[in-house]
Amino acid sequence: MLKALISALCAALLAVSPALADGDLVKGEVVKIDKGAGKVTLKHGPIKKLDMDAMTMVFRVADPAMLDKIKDGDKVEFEADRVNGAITITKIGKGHGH
Ligand SMILES: [Cu+2]
Repeated sequence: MLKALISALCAALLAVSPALADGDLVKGEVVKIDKGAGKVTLKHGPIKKLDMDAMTMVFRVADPAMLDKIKDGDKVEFEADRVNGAITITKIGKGHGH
């Protein structure tokens, strides 16, 4: 019961976040999800703030629960940052198709 309530709250929060700052969002496509390891492989476009060109690579995610709303082959938009030296996804959601 409590768990269901927390899930509902998280879903509500996540539903709001994609509308925020569009500036640092990077477009990508999900190649493979490894929820157990808290990692996701993405084919991504250029990430200006990390000085990275388009490529396919593995990212850590800040919270494995972020992987619940995406699946292999999804077009996504995400934000990545360096956290303790590892490039980490801090925000991810379905793309808007633009
Ligand atoms: Cu990369």
